Amino acid sequence: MKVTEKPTGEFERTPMAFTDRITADGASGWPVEAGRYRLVISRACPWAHRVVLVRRLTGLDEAISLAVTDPVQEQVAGDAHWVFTARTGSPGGLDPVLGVHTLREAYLARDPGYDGGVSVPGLVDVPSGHLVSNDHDQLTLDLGSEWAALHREGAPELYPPALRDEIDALNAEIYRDVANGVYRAGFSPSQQTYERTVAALFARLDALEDRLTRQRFLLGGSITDADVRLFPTLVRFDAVYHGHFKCNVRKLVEYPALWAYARDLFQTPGFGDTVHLDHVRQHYYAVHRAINPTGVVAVGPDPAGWLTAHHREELGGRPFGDGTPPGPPPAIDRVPEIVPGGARPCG
Ligand SMILES: N[C@@H](CCC(=O)N[C@@H](CS)C(=O)NCC(=O)O)C(=O)O
Repeated sequence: MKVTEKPTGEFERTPMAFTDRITADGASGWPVEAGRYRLVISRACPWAHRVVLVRRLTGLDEAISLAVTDPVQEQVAGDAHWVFTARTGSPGGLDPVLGVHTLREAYLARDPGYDGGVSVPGLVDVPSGHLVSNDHDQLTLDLGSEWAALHREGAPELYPPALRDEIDALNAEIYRDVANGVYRAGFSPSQQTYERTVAALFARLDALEDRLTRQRFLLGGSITDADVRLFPTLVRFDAVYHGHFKCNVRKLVEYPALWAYARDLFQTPGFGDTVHLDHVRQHYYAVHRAINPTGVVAVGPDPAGWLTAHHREELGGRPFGDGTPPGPPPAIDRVPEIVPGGARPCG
């Protein structure tokens, strides 16, 4: 995501550079195939997290392998590079499957002349080493539909046809005001832009608070794509967006229904077991020097709150609809468990 600035100096995302689709019939040129593709992520990135959640909930852990980059990008010639390091499971700084040190190499393998930004998530074709897509939006939907033949038994229907229009409408509002809103607030060039963006953010959070006071999940009694897209922003809110991005009208913990809803998801197999709060804090605080010149990484808040009782079952509902929760993640994909009382300094 090469961040550009509007003439007003406002933060703006440039369109995704690689948006090829992997489809069940292979008509796109990239067929669905178990073991052929590798999903490159940072555990810090909320956009990559959305794709990780669908992969995990639908049981595509074996079919699509996961490569985790270091939360602190390597500065090369003034450019931030997502790199593989020993501390994220790449001995010698090389991804054990792709054999590369930087994600950029997969972009360049696909297009040697490419000079745009290099973002995660990136889905890479292992045989050729070529990046196929860095479009989190389409990847989230396609893993949930095009890859259905490889889904686990009991995989939830996250994007049911009957709800698609409502899900799309809600996703658009949440993307604009919340998921991307926190970035627009955090990188606001002016007081005016910041205050306008933050007002829209909290107006949207207030509306979601009201909605979730009446029902367990965003579209009713079961988890959908809309919940999958909101969770990554909520789980980063008090650890990063409240302080680092100045989204501080309220903390998530000050929203009774939203906080309980977020804990309900966190404690649901497939959600909390994909969250790496250390990587989240390290990335935002150590990399965004424009808004955190010292690079000092905040250690709080105490993550133990995520494990407290949420009582959302009192609203009824069946989180996975006719489906079932996923089993534990494969050992290679595991994240550190939350240590109550453990707002730990970065290791
Ligand atoms: N292409 C992406 C954008 C995702 C994105 O913005 N990823 C961030 C990390 S959270 C990134 O890699 N930024 C590139 C950079 O920081 O250099 C999308 O699907 O929307």
